Amino acid sequence: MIDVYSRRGFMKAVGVGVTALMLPGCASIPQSLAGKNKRPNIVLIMADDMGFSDIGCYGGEIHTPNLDALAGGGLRFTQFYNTARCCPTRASLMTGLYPHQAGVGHMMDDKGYDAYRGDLNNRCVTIAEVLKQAGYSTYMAGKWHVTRSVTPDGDKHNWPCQRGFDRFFGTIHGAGSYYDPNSLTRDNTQIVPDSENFYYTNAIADNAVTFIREHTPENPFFIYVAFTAPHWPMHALPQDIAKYKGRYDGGWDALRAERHKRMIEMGIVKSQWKITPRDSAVPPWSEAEDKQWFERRMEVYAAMVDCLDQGVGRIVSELKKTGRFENTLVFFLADNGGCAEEYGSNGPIKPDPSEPVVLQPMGKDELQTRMQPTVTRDGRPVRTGHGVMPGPADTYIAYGKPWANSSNTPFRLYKHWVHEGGISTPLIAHWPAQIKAHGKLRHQPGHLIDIMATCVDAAQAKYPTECKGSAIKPMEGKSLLPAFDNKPIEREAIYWEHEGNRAVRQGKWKLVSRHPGGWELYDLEADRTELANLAEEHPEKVEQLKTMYESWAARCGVQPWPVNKPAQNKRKKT
Ligand SMILES: [Ca+2]
Repeated sequence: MIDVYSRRGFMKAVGVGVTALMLPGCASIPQSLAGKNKRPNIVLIMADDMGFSDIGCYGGEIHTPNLDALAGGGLRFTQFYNTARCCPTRASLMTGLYPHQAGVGHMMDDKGYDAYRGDLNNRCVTIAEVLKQAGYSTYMAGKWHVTRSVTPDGDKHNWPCQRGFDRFFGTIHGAGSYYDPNSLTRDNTQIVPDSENFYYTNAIADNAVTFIREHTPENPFFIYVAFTAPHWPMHALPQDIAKYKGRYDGGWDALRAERHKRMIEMGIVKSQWKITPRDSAVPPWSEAEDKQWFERRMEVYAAMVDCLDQGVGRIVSELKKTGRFENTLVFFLADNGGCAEEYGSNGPIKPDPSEPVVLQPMGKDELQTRMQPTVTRDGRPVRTGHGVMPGPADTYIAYGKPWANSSNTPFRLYKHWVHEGGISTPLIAHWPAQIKAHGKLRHQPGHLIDIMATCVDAAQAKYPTECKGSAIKPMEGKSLLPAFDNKPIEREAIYWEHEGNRAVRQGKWKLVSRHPGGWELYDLEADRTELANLAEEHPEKVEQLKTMYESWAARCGVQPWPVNKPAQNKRKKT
């Protein structure tokens, strides 16, 4: 979009008093930007598959002093929402639209409808594209996951550097080994890990720090730091795991109770909201077998979040070192709730440890192409199955449903569902120059779509109506800047659809369904843990919200689940 203008050239143009600079493709730069030095840097940090109550400042026991410090110097939103899953969240976060509107109504496959192409479309713009037009430098470190094209030499038109980012280090695909991630990429070139000590969470943080350090101070920057932690596989460094040894020997029932107590004390949840019962598929801790194995899975999970927090600390430290901390807006959130998938953890251990396996080490420059490698770079088999002790590179399992149930304390369900356990995320906002309240909570409901609107507002940017000849859909979200001052956010409603799970929230009311079940109605002011279904008592409210949902779904191109490809209109997969 702005490629023909170097950043330096652009700033010079603004500096000589151009009243409105029309850039090829997108929006014009308003005169008000000339000489502006108060526009903040924006650092948008996201965790992957992390529950509502995992970090310290939301009631968790995991050691997250750096996130807690951001919360202590800024704000915590208690009713902020994502879209319940990796791809749709990233599409929504980046574009300020609902995921279907951006072409990512599901995951990275083309289902034959424009709302389900598995690729960002040309009717949306990314935050990076918008802020770049406003004179920002734009960087990204971490997981992209909004294109179906992930191969080294495939179509790259939807990779970060083609969607507004000046510099990129990270992964195009959505999951992989932390020691050897598939689709690891610098700018537009796929690469191999640069050292034997490579660990992806650290690499993401280190590259983010480098981008900030090397940024020249003449204009503000936007950086999107999309950690993959603590998404499966449970991979963490020995020194981080050691910190949590024995911490979970009290089990998941005790963990849920202690977290819930702290959340009430902090004001994150109301005492009148009863904690949901333990998931019916999860045994009481006292009856659990293989306790050491279960404990280890949660120890590694905690270590992954701990390491992420250390990375946040290094990013904050670099902002302070370069004198930018005061006027930088930092956001932290998660892309979906705790994940109950038992990836790799069922069945016997494979390959069988009692049978020798001879494998070749990978070549020095050989790219990792597997989400789940079969072999470590140095030639050891990668094992899955019940009893595998996670952490190192030769393992590949998830932390599982019992701990996900704890991660989402006190809510119901998980990643994938749009009950509160699937879609509730912490949102920390820190910006000393603008946010004067320290350590306060904000209870205004908000959604990922609001981040674009907030960035546009804070950066005094102009959201385009047209880009590269295509009409751009209007932003769906609302700026959070009024909420920073504790004013209400005016909006009609917030909507969700993911794999047939549907919801709409208007004020205190939430209408929600779990595919293929019917509608449930909850009063979230009285019952945010969704235990008392009021659908039969308030049929008129059900009808009103259902009509609103159906109107939204039609407007956004939502299809009935499962989405079947139309007979015509098929496209080739890339
Ligand atoms: Ca995720």
